[in-house]
Amino acid sequence: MAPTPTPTKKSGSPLPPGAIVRLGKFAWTTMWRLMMSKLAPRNSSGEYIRPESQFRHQVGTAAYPPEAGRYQLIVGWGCPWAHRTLVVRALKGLSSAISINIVSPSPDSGMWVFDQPEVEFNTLPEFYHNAKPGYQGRATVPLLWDTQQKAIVNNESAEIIVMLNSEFQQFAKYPDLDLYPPALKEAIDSWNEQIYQYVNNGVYRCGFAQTQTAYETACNQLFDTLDLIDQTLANSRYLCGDRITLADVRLFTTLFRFDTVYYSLFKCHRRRLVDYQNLYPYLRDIYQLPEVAETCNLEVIKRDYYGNLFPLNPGGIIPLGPDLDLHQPHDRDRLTQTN
Ligand SMILES: N[C@@H](CCC(=O)N[C@@H](CS)C(=O)NCC(=O)O)C(=O)O
Repeated sequence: MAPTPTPTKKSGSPLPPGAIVRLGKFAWTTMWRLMMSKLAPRNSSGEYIRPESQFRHQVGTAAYPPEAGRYQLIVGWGCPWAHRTLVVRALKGLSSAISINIVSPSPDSGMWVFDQPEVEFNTLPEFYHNAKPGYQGRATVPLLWDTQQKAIVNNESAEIIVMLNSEFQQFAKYPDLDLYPPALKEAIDSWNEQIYQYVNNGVYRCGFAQTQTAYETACNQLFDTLDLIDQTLANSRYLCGDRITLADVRLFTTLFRFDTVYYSLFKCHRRRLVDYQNLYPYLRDIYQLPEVAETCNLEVIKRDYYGNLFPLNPGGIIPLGPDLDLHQPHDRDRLTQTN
């Protein structure tokens, strides 16, 4: 006769599933809001507000004369704002005049850390505090650093790229390339304003929105602007005509990350960039300009965004793909053919 099985002891009564879900949601939402408030400053409507950059000195003044070998760009490969400065440095041929120093995000501390530790410090916040004791702002890249005076010249990418375009002419391999010509200044400034608000910062306004309304507003503005740009690019090789300008560089670094990061992680989900008739070939056109591809690293970009923006991707899984071939012919030179 088989022995009678001993009844197993129940380990206490389980919580009803509804309570577990409510508790989990409450705990996670509270933590999410707290972490988002540190990651992304917001206004009372839950819209992301990007803090102003605080170092705004200019190369070309008595304090900061242009010199080869004196200035350094501190950049992270993943950052679109830093990427602008790398693209302009490449297009102007300034790599022997201006060095770069790379930082990468540390997933544990949430700050930029030097790949090659500096003598006195390892992290970018320490670097900022050392350069300006009592500094209260964020420790962001890019940073234009004066290695001679040990001073931060500027930490606003929009201004750094203007300086790289015009202040280092005697050291540039391609001084004739003017990315901000006076005749196009008004058109460039006007694109910059729109593109900054609705595209460059627009993707962040989608990804860092803390209410549904704030997200929807940002998302609609983003895609309305991309549609408008796509139409413009049907008849014009670049935003302001036949020649590439700073407006294109500023747009490029956001487009480059679009399908890989912003489409999924930031919920910029209406359309992928590859679905646009003109924007995708335009992206490839700029990517294929000499030395630009060397400034682009999608694997590091993925690692930096998916691996470090914890509140947006708590599991830390880094997606595979998408399989983009940016070397495909773009055929956009047809728009500059003279007849
Ligand atoms: N306005 C700045 C924005 C730079 C910026 O936000 N950089 C991000 C990386 S993509 C950063 O360093 N964030 C660190 C932080 O905010 O603590 C610029 O364009 O130079």
